[in-house]
Amino acid sequence: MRAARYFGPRDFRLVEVERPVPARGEVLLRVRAAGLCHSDLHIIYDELGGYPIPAPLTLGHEICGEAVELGEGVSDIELGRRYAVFGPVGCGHCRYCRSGRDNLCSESRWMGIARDGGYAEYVTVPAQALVPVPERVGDAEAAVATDAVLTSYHALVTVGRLEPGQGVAVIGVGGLGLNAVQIASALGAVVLALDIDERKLELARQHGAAVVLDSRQLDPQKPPLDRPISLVADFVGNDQTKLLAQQLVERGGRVVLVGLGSVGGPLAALRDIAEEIAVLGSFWGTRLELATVLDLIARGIVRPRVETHPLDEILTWVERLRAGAVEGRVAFVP
Ligand code: FEH
Ligand code: ZN
Ligand code: ZN
Repeated sequence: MRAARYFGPRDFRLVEVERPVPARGEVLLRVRAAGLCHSDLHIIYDELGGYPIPAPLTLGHEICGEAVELGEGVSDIELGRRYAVFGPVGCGHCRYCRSGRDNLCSESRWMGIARDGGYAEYVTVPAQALVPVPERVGDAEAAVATDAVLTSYHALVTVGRLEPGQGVAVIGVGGLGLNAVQIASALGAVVLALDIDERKLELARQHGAAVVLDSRQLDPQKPPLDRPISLVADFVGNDQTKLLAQQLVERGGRVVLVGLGSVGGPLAALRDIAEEIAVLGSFWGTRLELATVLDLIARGIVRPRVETHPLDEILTWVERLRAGAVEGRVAFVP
């Protein structure tokens, strides 16, 4: 079968591999769509600060597929049905998994990052990773729900504790940030969308942002919202945006870091301390939240912007995403 595989830094190619066989407790999915994430670029271009990625590895951690074969011991999965794959699937028995924080499970083998992912015709996944896709949710929407929507939802709602009527700044309105704008707006928050790309800013306005602004024209001392900014969600995560986030947020507010733009870099400690700014990391989301975001999509409350392309074009789209030329999300169909 065709698969897009990582063989080491800057060595990512389409190859022929054996179709995988589901082990005990696993399901074989025929991949219907697999979304392209900036984190894939950080893997390919070795920008994760030395985080170990096993090679060779089929990438792709945003997956929707159809169950075609059940491994031994799997009974609650319906052949022929479509499923979204919860990428950071947990062990189910550690204190994190038992307390509903399976995204923090220390035994998880993240799909497409620690085990073969969805940039292929078929993929095997643990049965407990599968969440049924509602009828009204398309394949590509379900794929991007597993990361681009789930990660945004988790950052704003669970980590950010965003409340109706609060002011929120979303830094970076690409694949994740645009979903964050929609989710925050649907929650009744007032959204300031910041980016350096005017087309992305226009999309943010169309998707519910109250104010959109080129972040290079922003005076952090005079944020253009009619209320304090209680939460800043940084979907870029480079040194400049981390600093901007801490300048923008109100005293006692929350900064949620999601983007992996630079995995090192300084944080402005004085404000954090003197003004009790909570700077929080946010990672992916939980399996329970994935069911919630699929429902938000099924009800039309969140409309992920996603375009599909053949898997064979993945190398072209990796370059286009790296050049900032992708609006919303791209998903591949094998
Ligand atoms: C992937 C790999 C490592 C860290 C974070 C991620 C996110 O893209 C998952 O949503
Ligand atoms: Zn991702
Ligand atoms: Zn666990």
